[in-house]
Amino acid sequence: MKRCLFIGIIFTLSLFEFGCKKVDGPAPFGPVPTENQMRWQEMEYYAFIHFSLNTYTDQSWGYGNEDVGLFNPTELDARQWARICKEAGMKGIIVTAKHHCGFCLWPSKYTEYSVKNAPWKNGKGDVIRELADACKEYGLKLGIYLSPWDRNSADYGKPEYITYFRNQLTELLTNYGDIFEVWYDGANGGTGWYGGANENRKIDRTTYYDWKNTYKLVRKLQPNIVIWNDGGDRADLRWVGTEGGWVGETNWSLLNATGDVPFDMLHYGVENGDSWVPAEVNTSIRPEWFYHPGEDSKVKTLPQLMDTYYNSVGRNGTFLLNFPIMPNGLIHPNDEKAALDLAAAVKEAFADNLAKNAKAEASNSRGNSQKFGASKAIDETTDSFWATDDEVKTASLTIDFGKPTTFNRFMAQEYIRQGQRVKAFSIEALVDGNWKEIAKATTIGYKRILRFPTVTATQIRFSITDSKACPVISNIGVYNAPQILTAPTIIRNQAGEVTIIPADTESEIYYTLDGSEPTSSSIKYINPVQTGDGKVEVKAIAFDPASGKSSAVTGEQFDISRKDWKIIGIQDEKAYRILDGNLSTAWRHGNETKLPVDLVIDLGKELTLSEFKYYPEQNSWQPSTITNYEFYISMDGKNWKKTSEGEFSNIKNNPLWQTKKFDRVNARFIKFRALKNTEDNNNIGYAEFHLITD
Ligand code: FUL
Repeated sequence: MKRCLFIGIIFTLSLFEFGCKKVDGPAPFGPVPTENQMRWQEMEYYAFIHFSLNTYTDQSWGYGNEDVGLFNPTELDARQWARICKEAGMKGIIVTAKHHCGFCLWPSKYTEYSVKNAPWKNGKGDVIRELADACKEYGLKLGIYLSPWDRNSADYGKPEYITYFRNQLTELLTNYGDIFEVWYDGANGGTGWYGGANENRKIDRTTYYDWKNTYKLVRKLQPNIVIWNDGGDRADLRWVGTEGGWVGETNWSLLNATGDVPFDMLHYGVENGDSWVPAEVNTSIRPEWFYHPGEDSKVKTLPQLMDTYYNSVGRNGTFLLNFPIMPNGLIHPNDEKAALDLAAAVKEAFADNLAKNAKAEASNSRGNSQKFGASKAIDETTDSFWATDDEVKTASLTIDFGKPTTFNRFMAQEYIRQGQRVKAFSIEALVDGNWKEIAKATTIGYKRILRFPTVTATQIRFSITDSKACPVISNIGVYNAPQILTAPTIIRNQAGEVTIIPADTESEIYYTLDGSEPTSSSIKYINPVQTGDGKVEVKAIAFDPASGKSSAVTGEQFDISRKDWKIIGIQDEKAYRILDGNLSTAWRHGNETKLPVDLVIDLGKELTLSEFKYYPEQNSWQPSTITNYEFYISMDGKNWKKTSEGEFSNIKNNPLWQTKKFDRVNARFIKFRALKNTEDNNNIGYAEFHLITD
């Protein structure tokens, strides 16, 4: 009897073993992320803080000689920054400990150009300490931006500066607890104060900083850190080649360890790259990085921020959103509202995963095993996955909702610990018994979110149509995100006529001309509106009659009309695109033109001027962006007086409106002289040129 029982047990055990034969998971394919990169990728969304002496001088880049006495943020409250970031769903904050001007937000032992000589807290303050404490309190991680370029340091350009830079880095990475990311901005403009030398210093970015040894130091001091560098020297993370808030739709988390990295590689990564260097999308909540009071009404709208979310987190990147700090030391309420509105909209869009309780079936599952079956992709965890047999590189997974279900978003995640694999996929929906393709895309990576017009279907099919190796999918989500109306664009042409351009064809447009907030009871926009010759403020909304929802308000303040202005010395009629109010039309001097080149305008009558504004042509293939200028005025078009000269500091990475104020002056003619462009060639173009009059 005993013997029988024994044989029975052996038999059952071997059957069990036979039925559940051990199926191995897929082996890693190509480069894979480190644990530090994994932790960082899972943060998804975190903040940038730009705060320095620029905050007090209305500049983008300080020259290095700005007075330390200006730094007096009397209401500084790093807990306000941390609270807002936390409530906005962010996981950390990276702060400009030192920007290009060299001013340090912490009392560095190695320079006098820091908070220790500022009036703020009688020189006893330390912004980094206050922020580190606030981050701890709010459960956020802290990151450090330390500009390698230092326009204050007398040693910049010499070997001594590298020691100085590393000493500062050591202070920051030793005294403020755990640092999750360090940021080395690649800007090296050349000119600076440099301890009074006031000169142009050029360094060789490939050798001067000796990054290899700096990275070693960083990793020794903070073993869990990730290092950002803008492409020159490969680190843990890469810049995406734009500050506009997007990474390529195709986005490989790979680059090659050596060789040049042109902009398109930064946008898209390198399919067969030999190193894991994932993308971080950095952009500001306003047009500029530092605070400028003139941008209080230019805070990005919800649809703009939502687009950035989809174009970063939704495209296998992380999202680094900047808050400029005001001179009083706080985040502006408009910026706070925009960030909280975004958080609410993201939460709402992804609140209900319609795939969660559905039935999932795959065309192939590894070794036919449940362990790697379709259900693992809809269990909402990232540590289990659906994978196919090694030789299977195309496969589909069908989700059956069991009833007609309405949706407009699809989310997929690869289990990237085993490498990034998928090259192409499509989404189909079963509508009234017929399969219909609703979206098609390329890479997935850590996370990919697709947006498409709302559809009602009983099933959805996710087909991987091309993959480097067997697909390994950790998560799939299907959602029905509410519609968000995009605010319209307002332009005023040379003759003073205002055109309001809606972002979609269904919504109605309402506007005001008296500065009041528009509602659906304001004037309905049908055709362009003649607003005369004077200054005018136009505000407009898009309104959806079906839902009763309105977009955010677009507001534009236009100066006097430019109907009498004449461009002198340029025969091409198309040059008037510079004055047509439309940011997407531009004019450029011919290639044969040698710098400097002038844009001369006859204003038709004498005007009192106090500011000019230049908007560069948006042509990233053949840039024509001016970086250095002179601005002259004249009464007769013959005798000229220079009233302003300088640089458009960050225009290469952020090619938006450039505003230059000068002392009020009367003029009939102006001359805007281009001295240099971003590429060091002769291409000079303009999308718009405006003047501010009294
Ligand atoms: C750029 C800098 O030059 C800007 O001022 C800003 O700090 C941005 C994040 O990086 O390259």
